[in-house]
Amino acid sequence: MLEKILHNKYKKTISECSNEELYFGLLEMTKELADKKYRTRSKKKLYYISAEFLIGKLLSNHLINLGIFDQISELLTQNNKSITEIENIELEPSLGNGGLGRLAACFLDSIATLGINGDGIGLNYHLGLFRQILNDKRQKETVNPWMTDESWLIKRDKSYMVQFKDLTVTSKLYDIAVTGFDNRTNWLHLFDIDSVDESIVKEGISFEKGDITHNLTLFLYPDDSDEKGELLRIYQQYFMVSNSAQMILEECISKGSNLHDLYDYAVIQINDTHPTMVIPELIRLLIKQGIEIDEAIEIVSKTCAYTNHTILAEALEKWPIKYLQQVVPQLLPIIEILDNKVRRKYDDSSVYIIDTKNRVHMAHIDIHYSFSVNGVAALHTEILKQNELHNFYKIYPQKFNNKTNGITFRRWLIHCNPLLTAYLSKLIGNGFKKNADELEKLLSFVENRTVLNTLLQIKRENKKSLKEYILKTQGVEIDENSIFDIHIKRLHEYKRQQMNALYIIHKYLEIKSGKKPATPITILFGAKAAPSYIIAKDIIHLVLCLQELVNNDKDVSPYLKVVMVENYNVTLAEKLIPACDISEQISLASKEASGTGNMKLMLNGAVTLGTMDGANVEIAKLVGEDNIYIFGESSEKVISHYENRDYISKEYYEGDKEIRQMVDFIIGDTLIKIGNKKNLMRLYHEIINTDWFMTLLDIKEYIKKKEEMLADYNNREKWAKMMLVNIGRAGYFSSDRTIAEYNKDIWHVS
Ligand code: Z16
Repeated sequence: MLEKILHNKYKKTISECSNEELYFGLLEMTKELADKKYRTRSKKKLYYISAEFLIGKLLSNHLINLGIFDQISELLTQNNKSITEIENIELEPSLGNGGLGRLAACFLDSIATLGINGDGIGLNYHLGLFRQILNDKRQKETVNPWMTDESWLIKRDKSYMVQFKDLTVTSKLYDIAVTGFDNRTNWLHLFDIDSVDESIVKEGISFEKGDITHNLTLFLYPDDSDEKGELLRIYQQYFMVSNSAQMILEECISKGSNLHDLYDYAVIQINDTHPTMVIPELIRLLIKQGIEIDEAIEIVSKTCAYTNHTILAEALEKWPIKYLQQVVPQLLPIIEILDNKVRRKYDDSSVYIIDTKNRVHMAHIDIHYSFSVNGVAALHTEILKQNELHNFYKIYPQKFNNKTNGITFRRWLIHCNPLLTAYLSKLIGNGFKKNADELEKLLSFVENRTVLNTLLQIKRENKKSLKEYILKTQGVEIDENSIFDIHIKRLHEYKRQQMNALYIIHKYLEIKSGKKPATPITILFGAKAAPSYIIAKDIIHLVLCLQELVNNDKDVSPYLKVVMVENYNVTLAEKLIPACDISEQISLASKEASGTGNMKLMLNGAVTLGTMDGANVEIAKLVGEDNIYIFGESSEKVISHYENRDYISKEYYEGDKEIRQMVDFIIGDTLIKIGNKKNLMRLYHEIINTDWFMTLLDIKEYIKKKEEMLADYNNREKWAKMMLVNIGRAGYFSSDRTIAEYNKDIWHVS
């Protein structure tokens, strides 16, 4: 089939084609095959609405799920071509910020893999999350285009009118096929308008925010877990949900719904608060169809379910009524009715939708007017129930449920780690590819020397590949025989990259004083900071200063190297994760709702160094305390520090000589010579005066645990056993398990 397509397109054979031609040939072939897959139209259908789908490159993913990856890769090899090089041609669609967007992408994969009739709905951002450039030890942002003339997008002949106060736009629908692993094809629907104009972007990523016709779907908002009340964001959100609502109603009617029974035809999963306006919008449309308001509210409430992804207050959207009035006045009367119903029923202002500052709490709409509210890890859901959303939990105990996150093993094992995958297949058969629990079969080999050695060898091979990649792309040489300590995630103070930076200072000083580590250590970071997040950018600056200091110091660099990779994204994650020894999961307990990188790293044989936060708690339970390194204050204790306001970072700083030495180093002569005084000073003051995420609370225990871990690394047999147990117990974190739970408890799509 490939030959035929290439002949038609280019009049060439495989071996005559360039990698680019091969990529476009494969793209065409894959789209055709995906479209041919069966898709039954069950009565009820799931709609997963999300502002972000961080899908990553798609070619290999499709080839794997269509069951032809090996065959194609073989065919290419026979013609002296390489699938890896062809993959390099593909641009990554970075249509998400981080965890939440990537989770949505993993979910689509699993929904199709489990044969569930369910589509994703989102926006067709022309420019993905900004491309990060590390220049002059600083993050710079630039545009990140991903669309090419021929691409995964299929332009549909479907459009809707979406009305804003000051303008009406006509949407255009683009679809991307979502192939299940050996199963059906679903769709990711991405809405857009024709008038968006990429040429309005000036310097970096700045553009005229008021020009909605030209910028509506131009950019993905670059904020992870923190929101700014900007009008454009409201325009985007309403555009997304108005299209969704119109499409859903149209589909349900075509299947025979009379709208009074909408919930028998559709279930809508609201991913975080970003799509919340779908609730009032659906109510509005049902009323227009002649349904009484009370019934409309009830129908919609029985159709929608909400997922919460954070307890960080700044991430829970609260839109000023004034803004909504300016953009979508048609929703306000409905939102007011929704609020009044709540006020009449409950004498507790903390559950009102509109607060005293005239802001609309989007999460409150979701909780009152959907039938399910779920958190994303066991601890997170408990905190929602007992703390953050306690007053809602008292009203609606039956709505609250937990769905611990998961990841698709097709991308995060089969594709990114072919060596490990092949070896697992040899040892335990291919069953784990369909049923992740079968990874447990690996556990019976825990005393098998050959197996343990092979796992170490595979890790070494993957580290060698990463070393070469980093040399080629970042120009830094690292040692594959060193310990790879990897810290990859968005840059946020609660994730505490600054704590790892303080560790680097500790280690640097220790080596300088003559104490050399038994095995050299390479600390790798990958992280983007929201462009407006000042302190996060200062932390990047600190890490890059340390990188320059450490790597150029002849006494230190044979034992310690620091590398912050540029533009961390899905593509880079796929290269870093298989090469990791130590997985850094060191958020302040209670703050990381779940984390999903922790799962990806564990699955690839990394050992976790982490706090009892998010899904780390469940990882710890699964692998047992001998196979994970846990440190730090508990979430209860942390929450009580916030309640009592009794964490004073200065006391930790002043009360401990070692802490003082590390923190002072940030503004010491050595670093000030390398970096920028203003940035380093600001960070220093932040740590000693505020330290909102309690770095100094856990720093000593962190260093101690990490040292313990580094020492254990030298016991290769012990380490290999830990790797094996981590891989063998990772099955629980397959998103197939997560999605099966969503379907059983919430969606009920047959
Ligand atoms: C996000 O990525 C997450 C939460 C949020 O409110 C907004 C964004 Cl953009 C993350 C959580 O921080 C992370 O712990 C979790 O694993 C992920 O969402 C998926 O649930």
